[in-house]
Amino acid sequence: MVDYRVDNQFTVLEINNPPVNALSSDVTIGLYDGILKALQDDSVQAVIIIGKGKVFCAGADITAFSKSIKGLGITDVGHAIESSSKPVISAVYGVALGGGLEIALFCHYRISDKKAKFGFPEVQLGLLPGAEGTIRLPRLTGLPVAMEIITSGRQLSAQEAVKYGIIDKIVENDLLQEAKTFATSIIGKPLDSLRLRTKKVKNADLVDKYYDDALKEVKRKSKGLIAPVSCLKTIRGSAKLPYDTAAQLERSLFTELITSSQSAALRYSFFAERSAAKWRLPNGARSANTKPGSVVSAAVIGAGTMGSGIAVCLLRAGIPVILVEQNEKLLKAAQTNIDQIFRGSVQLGKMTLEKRQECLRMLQGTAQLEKVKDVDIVIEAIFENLKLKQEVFAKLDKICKPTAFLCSNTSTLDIDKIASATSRPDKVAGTHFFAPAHIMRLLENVYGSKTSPETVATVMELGRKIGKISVLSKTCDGFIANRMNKIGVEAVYLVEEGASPYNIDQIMEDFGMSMGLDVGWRIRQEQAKALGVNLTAETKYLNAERYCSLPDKLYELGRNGIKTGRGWYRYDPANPRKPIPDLDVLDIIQTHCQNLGIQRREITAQEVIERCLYATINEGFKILEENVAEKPSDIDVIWQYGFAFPRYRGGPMFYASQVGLRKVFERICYYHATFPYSKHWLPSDLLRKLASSTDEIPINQWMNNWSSKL
Ligand code: TC6
Repeated sequence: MVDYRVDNQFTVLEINNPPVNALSSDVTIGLYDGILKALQDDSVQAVIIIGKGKVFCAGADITAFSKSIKGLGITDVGHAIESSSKPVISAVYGVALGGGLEIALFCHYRISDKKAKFGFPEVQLGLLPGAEGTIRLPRLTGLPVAMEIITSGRQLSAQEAVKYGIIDKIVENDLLQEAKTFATSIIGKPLDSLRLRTKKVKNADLVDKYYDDALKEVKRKSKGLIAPVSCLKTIRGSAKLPYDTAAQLERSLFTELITSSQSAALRYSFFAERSAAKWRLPNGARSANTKPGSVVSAAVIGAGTMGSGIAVCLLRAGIPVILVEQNEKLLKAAQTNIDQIFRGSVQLGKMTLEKRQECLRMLQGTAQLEKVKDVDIVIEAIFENLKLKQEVFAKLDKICKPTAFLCSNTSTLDIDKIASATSRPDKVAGTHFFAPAHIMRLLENVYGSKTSPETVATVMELGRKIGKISVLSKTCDGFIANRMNKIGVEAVYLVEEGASPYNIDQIMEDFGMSMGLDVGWRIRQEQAKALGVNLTAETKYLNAERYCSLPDKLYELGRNGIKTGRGWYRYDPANPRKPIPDLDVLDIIQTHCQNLGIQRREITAQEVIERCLYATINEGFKILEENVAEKPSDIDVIWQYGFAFPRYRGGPMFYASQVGLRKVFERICYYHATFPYSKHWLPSDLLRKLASSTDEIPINQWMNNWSSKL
């Protein structure tokens, strides 16, 4: 885990723990033993710590946090390094993050490659840099900079790290060779002033002011999170307390955080996101053994808002795009829109002028579908209508080369039905982007019964290439995302039953979700059309299901949301982002309920949360039962990236695991008995099975239990 080599007058300690040299207990033992051995070797004048492979060290082993860790900690190694009578130099390539940066800060010197990155990402895992990072960084950078770096968790470039005094030097050539040259230049120099524990924190007397300012910022940016506040408390301790007392405070706050539900959810989210890329199909094909097809050119059919956004994603990733629209006028509008997006990125410093020009050069607009004949992949983004899509796919099938993949940006329609219009259903998949497509990071890829593993691998890889988090769904009505979302449905029922829409929004916001009630008129009209019913009448039922016609009423009254200045709220044109509660809406609700004879009642915050989330969770379990999602963490990734579910709660499925499946199941049964006309309350069989277990089954074992039943 740590290779020990003596090279002339140097000991080289090379961390060798692929893939990211995380500080497992073997690594900490290796470093500790290596330092002691180097101290005993008279031929050794200096020690160089370096990482093998692509990175120096990505910090503590996150997988080990849920187990009880015994043995040497990072601080034990750090203290051995710091007190060493021989200089210790860390040579950083790739990243030095978290505990990795802490190890570097215990060293007397730090040098790095020019592309190296540094940071304390612990806060993103609901933690603080608990190996004295919060006490040592302020001694180098000063308090305000340390507060910003630690509470944001962001990665710093090597240039920034030199500016703040975090590293001593950036080197140009072979890192180890440069480290030896550097070490030769400092051998024999006194080490005392280089031991950070001996340094004073600059402007320590101003710490309360810095703390107050940083706290305001943290509360604004990371509402509901406890870790950033704990980080600030320990940094304040670094300025106010003697070193060892500050270290004690840091340890005790770290212990509090590591056992918190927020950290558990954030660590789960870290791995959930990575595991979404590791897919497996019911036929056994897996990401690990399936090669994606090559995609070096693409076409997007339909240049509306979605099509344009998708084109932007592809162009940014260096994939030339043929954009197809019905006529020149629409094409021109789309090209202007796309250029506006690029201009915005340039203005924000996220794109260079040259890159913008390159992207525009790679974009070709046309009104002739035949032009797409040579592209590797087509993404259709036209109106959400099955017949229309089938027509387009039938034409594409004839025009495109036989190896081309044909994808649809549909958000709900059956991929099998779309694929049936072609002679290559194995090459057809759904690529469901979320609006705005150039901003939202989620890509829900959908496979049908005939989609080949190669096609799945291709769309998953394409997602990675264009910077999306891709999650795989089996085809069904609404796929994972839209099928599962029952929040809007339950919210309007709650309004009918007695809750104010503003209270519901507030309760959900306090929970960490700011979705806002939606009128959703167009979708509802489409659904009604499919059922052959008219939505204008006030009604409690539709097609033997409970139905709330309030949103239809609001729509008929011209209350279509921000664009009409009114919806559930009023909107001031000068500040449309700040909705204003509207008494007229409360009157409309009253009249609606009187007309339908609905007795309104008091509704608690607990009921709002349960009704909105448990209905959604129940559907999530059905999605798992039917193998629409392969694992619960895929569902949670969709909720975090598609619906802004608070990451510190993990996602609806993880939330259910924290509440306890038995309790969730009991409440779902209660609501099913209370609302028999809402079929989404019919309890899931998988949930029933898991809830009947005497022990709570961990979320990563839910599917093992279910597969055994199949
Ligand atoms: C800490 O240090 C606290 C200290 C105080 C203690 C008292 N541990 O992201 P990638 C895995 S807290 C274990 O796909 P990239 C990852 O799951 C820690 N595993 O690659 C994946 O596994 P898979 C503070 C880790 O090149 C594989 O490595 N540090 C760890 O896009 C590759 O990862 C952090 O929070 C880890 N620490 O990005 C750093 N890190 O292949 C977190 C990664 O089985 N890590 N893995 O799926 C990162 O930010 C990024 O992984 C990266 C590499 C920038 C290091």
